[in-house]
Amino acid sequence: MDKPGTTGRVIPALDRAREIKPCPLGAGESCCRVCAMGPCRVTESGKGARVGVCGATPDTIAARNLCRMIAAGTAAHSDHAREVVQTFCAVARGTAPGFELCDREKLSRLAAQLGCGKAEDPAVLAREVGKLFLGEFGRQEGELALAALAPPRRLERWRRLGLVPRGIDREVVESLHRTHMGVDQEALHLLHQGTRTALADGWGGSVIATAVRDVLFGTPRPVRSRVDLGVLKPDCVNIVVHGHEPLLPEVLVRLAADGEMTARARAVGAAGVNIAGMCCTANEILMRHDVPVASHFLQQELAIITGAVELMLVDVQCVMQGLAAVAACYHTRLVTTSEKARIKGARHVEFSPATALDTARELLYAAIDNFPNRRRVDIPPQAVELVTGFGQESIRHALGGRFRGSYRMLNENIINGWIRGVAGVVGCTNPRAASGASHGVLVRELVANDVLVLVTGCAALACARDGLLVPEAADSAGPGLREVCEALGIPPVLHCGSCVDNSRILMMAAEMVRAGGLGEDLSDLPVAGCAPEWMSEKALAVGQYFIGSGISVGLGVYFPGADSKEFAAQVFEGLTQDYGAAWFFEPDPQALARKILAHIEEKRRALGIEG
Ligand code: CUV
Ligand code: SF4
Repeated sequence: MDKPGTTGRVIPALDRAREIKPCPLGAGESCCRVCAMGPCRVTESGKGARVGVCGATPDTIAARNLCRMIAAGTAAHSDHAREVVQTFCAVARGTAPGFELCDREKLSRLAAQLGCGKAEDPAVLAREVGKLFLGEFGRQEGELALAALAPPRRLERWRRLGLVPRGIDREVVESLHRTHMGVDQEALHLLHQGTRTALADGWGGSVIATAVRDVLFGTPRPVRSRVDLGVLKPDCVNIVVHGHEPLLPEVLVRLAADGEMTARARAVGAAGVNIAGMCCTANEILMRHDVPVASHFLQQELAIITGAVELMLVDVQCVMQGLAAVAACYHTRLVTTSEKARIKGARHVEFSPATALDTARELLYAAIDNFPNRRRVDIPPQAVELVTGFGQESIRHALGGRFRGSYRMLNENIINGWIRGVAGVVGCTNPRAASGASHGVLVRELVANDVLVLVTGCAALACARDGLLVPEAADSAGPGLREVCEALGIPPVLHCGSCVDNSRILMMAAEMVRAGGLGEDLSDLPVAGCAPEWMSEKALAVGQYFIGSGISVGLGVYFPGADSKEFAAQVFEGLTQDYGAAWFFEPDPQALARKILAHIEEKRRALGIEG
């Protein structure tokens, strides 16, 4: 790659990961830096201190750290949700031109489910729903209204354990308080607060984000598209939208299809405007508009290195600062759009619901004007087909069979053993974990053993690149799953959306309980989750809310604080007693698959359906 002069040699993430060894203190050991008597590094065995200056034990420190990471992850998902709800409310008030209430049926369904009004006028209904949703963030007492969406058995259990979140913001704040120096100093008590916070994400912020975006932009249905850097077009003005909030990208996608933009692009010698997604924004617009995906988290810098990207828009989360240095070597304009996030060296053009249309137009013009500044273009040709658009609604439809409109057929297929169980494979791609390769190994093993796989986030995009998200992938499935997939024309690996759409997986699991025959609680289901290449704190929040909901989760890469045996005993076993689920850790994808399979078979035995 070029030497850009002042910035020094620019090395993308993979190279940087080779140069920087992960700090062993932060990973396995208990390292505390919450006060200035430390930072303290403590361990239960070998050389070194047994407790911190304040007397804190390794298990307390590990639990405290995990709780903080969960709080940060929950804050990220839920602050994103807040942003979307605020736009939704603006749309309902009529102050956000460029947006509309697209899925009014889902809006009515939501309103009915939440018991908030039967107004005929969708705008009035949206105002009611918006108000209820916004209220969930600042609620001080009582229970999150959305917790009622959980199966009754689960809700009872949460009540017994004091785990029903009060308000989303409240749980995040309380987690930060409790993990401050000298407050909550009992590992299990801290873990419970971590769970309550995570549940405020899984059954709160994430549900809200998903529901509201479905109403605004449409509930996903199965569509075909393509993934990988080959979706960038050499003869077009390429815009990559990256981050997590699909608000501005939604407007951009619509505006880019306008004849005016094509004409403008032609005037500078391009064939048109091509938009491609990156990370979870990619998942959003892919699901709803089949916009192709440039790729997952790890490939963000590589998109720019093709020399073919005129504009990269970034908002919040999973945006590498390294993009600025890479963009400086090319003609690519890097633009930050969230009021919350700036990057030195990037231009800032702020999104607001009221001016989204104008902002999108300005950005499109800027991208088109930048096309003549291109230098060398080198786009790797590969792009892989995928099918996306599965959520609780479309899966109900796709798997409904003769029971259209219910999860009965999925359950029947599990009971009769054609499908052994369901695995959610979620989370990021991480250069510490074979850079995306582990997903393919893991998922192929699951599918070959008749496990239906649901994917979200960058894990979904990694699987897509591996060719697993097309109906033809059923060829490598076990005989039972293959039969089901072929009969229904679906892939064995179903793309369920972005990271906040893990809420869709929870809702599907709740539907499975409701449909009957597989026990009465989420913890009875032959279902497991995993995040083999997690890197972000959000992934830990997701894992913890799955576990708090009764679904065990496997983590790859490393498990923070697991060198503390007492802490490990809690998170890997102790939690089962209370939640009916726990974490497990397995960095090897093949072994992770085997653990998931064993877990599913164990659940089947408990249900008496092992055959
Ligand atoms: Ni939110 S959290 S790298 S983009 S999945 Fe992708 Fe998904 Fe992890 Fe981030
Ligand atoms: Fe050390 Fe205790 Fe301070 Fe943590 S809180 S840095 S363990 S003294």
